[in-house]
Amino acid sequence: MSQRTLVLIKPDGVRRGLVGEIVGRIERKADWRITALELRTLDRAVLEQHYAEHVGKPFYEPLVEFMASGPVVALIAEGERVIEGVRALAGPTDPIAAAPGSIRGDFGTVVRENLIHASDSEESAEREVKIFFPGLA
Ligand code: IDP
Repeated sequence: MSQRTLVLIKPDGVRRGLVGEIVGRIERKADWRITALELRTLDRAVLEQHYAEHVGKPFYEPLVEFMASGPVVALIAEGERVIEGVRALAGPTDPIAAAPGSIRGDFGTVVRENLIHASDSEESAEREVKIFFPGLA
């Protein structure tokens, strides 16, 4: 059951020089393949699409501001159970609650600045690939 997932290394991860670390963990976990990868600064329109389900929540505006505060690395990873797999590597949303050994658990303390986004289902992955890599949708 090969899948693909959309991953963002958030601006905190890029600023802190953790791109290699995070991409390396994804590469080393399994024979998943990275099939697209790009550094880019996101604008409001893209973030509104990406975080559509959170529009109106109290954390939405600061989240968009943070996500637009510097470049992110957007990538697509493909392989067996890669959606669940990268979510497991990332750990839960709150980095303090995330177990050491996970990306958020090893490097994060702040709920908003939690280093990585990874699609949470096949439907989200396809929707998000369309947003970030329309040519590959
Ligand atoms: P996920 O990224 O772990 O799937 P979501 O619930 O989809 O989590 O939330 C999207 C992002 O919004 C989170 O990764 C985090 O950056 C931010 N976020 C979620 N909940 C809160 C909160 O309660 N306070 C501040 N930021 C939040």
